[in-house]
Amino acid sequence: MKTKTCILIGAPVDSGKRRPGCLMGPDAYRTAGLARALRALGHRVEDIGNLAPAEHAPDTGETHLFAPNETIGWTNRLIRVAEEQMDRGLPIFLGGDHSLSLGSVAGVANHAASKGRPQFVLWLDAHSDFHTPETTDSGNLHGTPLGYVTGRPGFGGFPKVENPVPQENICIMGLRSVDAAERKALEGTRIRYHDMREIDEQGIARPLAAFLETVAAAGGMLHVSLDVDFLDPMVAPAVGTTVPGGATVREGHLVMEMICDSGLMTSLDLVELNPFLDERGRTAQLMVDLAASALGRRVFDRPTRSYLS
Ligand code: 6HN
Ligand code: MN
Ligand code: MN
Ligand code: MN
Repeated sequence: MKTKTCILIGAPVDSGKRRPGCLMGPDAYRTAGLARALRALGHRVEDIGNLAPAEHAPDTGETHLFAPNETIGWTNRLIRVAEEQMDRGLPIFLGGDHSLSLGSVAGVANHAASKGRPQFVLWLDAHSDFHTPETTDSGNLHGTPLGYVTGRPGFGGFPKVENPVPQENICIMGLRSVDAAERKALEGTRIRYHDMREIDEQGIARPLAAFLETVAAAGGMLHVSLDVDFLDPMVAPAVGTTVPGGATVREGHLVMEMICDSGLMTSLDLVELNPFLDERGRTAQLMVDLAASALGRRVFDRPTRSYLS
């Protein structure tokens, strides 16, 4: 694949849910050799270190939300950093929990708009993360990023989403835990979503190929958000929100290899890794291997197959 400048952005966001530990994620990816793996593929790699949230009001615990102000601080910081780094290369956001994507996605969408290009998002997750602060039962804001970036109401105090991602530009894959309020909201949208039953029945390649074709036809930028819990907890135990019945190692790699073949990915989140829950680093290692597949690691070069005919 074409040589890229990969920019590693440590985002030790831990405010998106109550169980701590995702703040250790960026260093776990470094320890598992992410930079080394990408350099071995011929890419330039720059690690800009770990970010901190922008200044924010203290969290007082007075609402049903967990740490909203800290998450607002992170969102402000990440929007700016995403906008800046998109001009320099392919940002890889090393989470951190999934609330980091309120900022990463809103920021890359601003960049795309500044270039006059449509932003697309591929969301690989057991969950739909389509809550708003008003619909969440848990109060955990890592369940809200797709609600935020699509411009759903109820995000008072958060920065205004300047360029909401159009619903039809979003594809969610891997679903097997969707809250009632999310399902109700999702069913009225043009978001494409594929649950594990559909993936079991049809395979993962066809719906992914169809989405990638849409992105290519539109000349879009593609943000990929990979939540550890997209994968089955048997192979990826280091996550607080395990749901059985997830993607296999091969399904994960196939998705990443097809993304690579498409040449469309312009930014990537690696989120929800909680190294405190890992077993001898195996989840961190798998996430690094999947990122490498998305950026060109392969066994043999082969012509791209068409899954659509
Ligand atoms: N994630 N729907 C649940 C909640 O608490 O709102 C789980 C959210 C999981 C968040 O996948 O990043
Ligand atoms: Mn998620
Ligand atoms: Mn820009
Ligand atoms: Mn999830």
